[in-house]
Amino acid sequence: MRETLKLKVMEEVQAENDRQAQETRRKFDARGIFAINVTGAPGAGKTTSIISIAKNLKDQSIRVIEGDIESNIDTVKLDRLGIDTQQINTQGACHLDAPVIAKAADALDLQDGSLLFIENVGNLVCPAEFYVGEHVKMLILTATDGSDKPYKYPLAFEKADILLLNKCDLLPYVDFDEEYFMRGVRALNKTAPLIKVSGKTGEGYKEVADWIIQRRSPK
Ligand SMILES: Nc1nc2c(ncn2[C@@H]2O[C@H](COP(=O)(O)OP(=O)(O)OP(=O)(O)O)[C@@H](O)[C@H]2O)c(=O)[nH]1
Ligand SMILES: [Mg+2]
Repeated sequence: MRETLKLKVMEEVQAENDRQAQETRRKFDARGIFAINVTGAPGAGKTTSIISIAKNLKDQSIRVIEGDIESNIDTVKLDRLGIDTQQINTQGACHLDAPVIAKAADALDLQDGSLLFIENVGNLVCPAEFYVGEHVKMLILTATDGSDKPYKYPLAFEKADILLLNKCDLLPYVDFDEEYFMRGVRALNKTAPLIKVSGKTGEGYKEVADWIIQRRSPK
């Protein structure tokens, strides 16, 4: 009985989240705003990747919603580069949800046509479960975290529209089995592109930026 009640409450929470996310998405669409939900483990290179992509999209109006449990370190970094950012501190929550994103989007000076990056809380589990109104989910993996991640965190891989394998400059120094990794990725997700990148050298981000532009306005 107790289990049934718990499940019902969770379903209601998800339903309310999705209702709010759809409303946010309608607002984004009405204003030509394209939103990318950036997910990945702590330290995977989410902030570094947003910065590297922005460098390849200088003609775009870019805004960031920055999700962290505590601190404004990433927001300070982005603001210093002239990227307008709204910080969210979740105070312990392991993901961003739709009501939080709706509020943060209202607080940001979003121009019509902006490209909006939503840096989720560093976590390979919960962010995959919550739709916040984004157009695409970007999942960032690293060469340093090991090649078994698709096998251990399948939902994040299933839900991704694009995957970045970051820290590729370190591939010569770590035991990363690319063949095993790719087999795991493709068993879960047959279509999303996987692009090898390095936040240190900038490799690969032009291709990521081109994918975003194409996905936003298919030609
Ligand atoms: N060598 C190397 N270091 C990288 C690369 N990308 C990011 N880093 C470093 O990895 C660390 C984490 O990068 P961030 O971009 O802050 O990662 P994040 O995912 O935003 O981290 P959280 O917001 O804390 O979850 C920093 O010290 C970066 O300089 C890369 O491609 N190669
Ligand atoms: Mg970050």
